[in-house]
Amino acid sequence: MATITPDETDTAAETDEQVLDEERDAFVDKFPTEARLTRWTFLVAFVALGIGGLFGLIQALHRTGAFRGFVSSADYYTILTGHGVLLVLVFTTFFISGFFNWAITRSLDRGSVDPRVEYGGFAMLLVGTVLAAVAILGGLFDSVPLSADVLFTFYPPLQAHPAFYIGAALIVVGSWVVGLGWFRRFWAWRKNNADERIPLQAFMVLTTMVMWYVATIGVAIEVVVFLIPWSLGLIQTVDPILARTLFWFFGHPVVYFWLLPAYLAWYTIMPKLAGGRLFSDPLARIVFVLFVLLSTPVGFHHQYVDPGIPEGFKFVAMTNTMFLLLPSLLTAFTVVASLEHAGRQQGGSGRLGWLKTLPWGKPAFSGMALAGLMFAAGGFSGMINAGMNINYLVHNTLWVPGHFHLTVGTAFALTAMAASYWLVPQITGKRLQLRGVAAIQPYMWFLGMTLMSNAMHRAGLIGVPRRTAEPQYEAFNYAQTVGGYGEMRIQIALGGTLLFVALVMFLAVMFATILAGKGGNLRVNSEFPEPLSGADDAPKVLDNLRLWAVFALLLVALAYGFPIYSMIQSGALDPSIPAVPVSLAGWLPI
Ligand code: HEM
Ligand SMILES: [Cu+2]
Repeated sequence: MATITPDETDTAAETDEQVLDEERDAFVDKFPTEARLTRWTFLVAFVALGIGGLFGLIQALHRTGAFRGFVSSADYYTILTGHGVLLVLVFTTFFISGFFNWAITRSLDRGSVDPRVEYGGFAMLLVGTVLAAVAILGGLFDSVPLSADVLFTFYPPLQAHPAFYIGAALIVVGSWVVGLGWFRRFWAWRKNNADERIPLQAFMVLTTMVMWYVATIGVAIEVVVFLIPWSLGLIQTVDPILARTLFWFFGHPVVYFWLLPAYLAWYTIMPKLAGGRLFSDPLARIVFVLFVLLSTPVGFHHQYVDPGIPEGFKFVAMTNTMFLLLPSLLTAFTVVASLEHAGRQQGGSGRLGWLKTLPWGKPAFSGMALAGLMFAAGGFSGMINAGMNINYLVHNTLWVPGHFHLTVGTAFALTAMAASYWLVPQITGKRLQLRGVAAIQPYMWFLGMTLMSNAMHRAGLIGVPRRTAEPQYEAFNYAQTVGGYGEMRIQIALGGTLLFVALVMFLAVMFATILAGKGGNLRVNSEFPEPLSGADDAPKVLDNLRLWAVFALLLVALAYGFPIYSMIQSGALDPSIPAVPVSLAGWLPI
């Protein structure tokens, strides 16, 4: 990496510890309506995180045999559905809604055009969550006639109560409505600022939402056209391959819907926390545009073993997936360069000596930095998943949850927690409480995840399945360099427990802060120093959101048009095909 020379005259970088004057300029004072919405979304996100995390602990102990007293092995799948849905659908969507709401307000310096839109979207998200959660948790009680043991991928022929699908649909539509509020704000801003560059954080929010609108078309069609009518008994059959294809049309780009908010934090907040500046605004814009273009036409990489999809389409999806490594490598470069600059500004020297001057004791910084580090490891195991032939080795094994606990489970979740340490004071006007607990929390998460995820990866390599309450593996013989299955199980149980402890620490800090009295000046603010290379260095075409949306749709049409057409040709929509489950019809008394 090129060495960045410290610039003695560089004084723009403010430090996080700077105590503001009597006239504090907190986000909550300037934009009370927007701050309130973000508080609400965060509150729901934290509750979902707490319950989802508890379910994670139950799973980690149950499937390793460390403790099976919480639930029966049949109810394991109810818990697992709750874990997946509450964490990757509810926690993520609510946190992102609040976080983006802050980012767009701050960077356009403008409140909502009509807050009823954003609040309306929030209400839909909330009603959807309650419906889905009640349907899932109903599965734990025999007296409640609801259940939704379909896991977060809800593949037919597994069927849930209609409330689950309606809830999921409301969550998606609610996110569209909240996003509409942000676009209206942007259009209003554009009217008065025709020639200005879109401020960076607003650019990131809007490009992520363009991608999200394109991506959610798939799941919206799946749920509204097929699953809701099917669960209500209005149609008898759903073609499993078509449903899976529509799900993964959405299911891959959704990971960027989680990741890009983390990128927003790494590009814009982290350099400031480190006492530096963003290295390059143009590179950041290019990265987000690449994600708009490439995120969606890759979903078949989740269906490498599905029959009925020609290998050629899977191969195209693999190639596109490998291209997606590019924006992530650009991000690694830009973020690390920004941090190196910051470290050298504080007097750090030597090839790696600048790392020592970074603020590792500040949980907002350390959380984001550790999340980024784990994301790098997740990127490597993701490449294994994406390789068409090597995927067969790890498909549906514990390797896969091992992988995504590094990505969504840490790159997103730990960044969200770290950002909360910094942002919650600004949206509540209260100083962060239990700072000592907060300071060690990210390290605790990192340690727990290192143990759990590493052991999950290794267990997957020897073939231990995912989504299994009681994997029976002791008697299997396999070559092992170190340890064995027993040792992996201990690491998973121990890592899961440490993760849960870290989660409780985070929630304790958050609720102590939310419940604390107002008063005193904040230690943090939302002012950002100018990037080293600013927006003026970026080609103007990057800001043409419409152009990128059109290209994204074209690529999606190319990648999905032919395969979906051929599925329909071979009878996917034909009502005379036998009812699912095909293989069991007529064989079992169901
Ligand atoms: C306390 C922390 C956590 C623990 C102990 C934990 C534990 C686990 C375990 C053991 C599994 C595998 C279950 C199986 O396949 O049988 C799992 C699956 C999963 N976890 Fe976590 N997890 C935690 C946090 C998270 C977070 C923060 C996220 C995302 C934001 C997440 C997302 C998922 C998803 C999507 C699955 C797959 C569900 C499925 O296969 O349907 N987990 N978790
Ligand atoms: Cu994917």
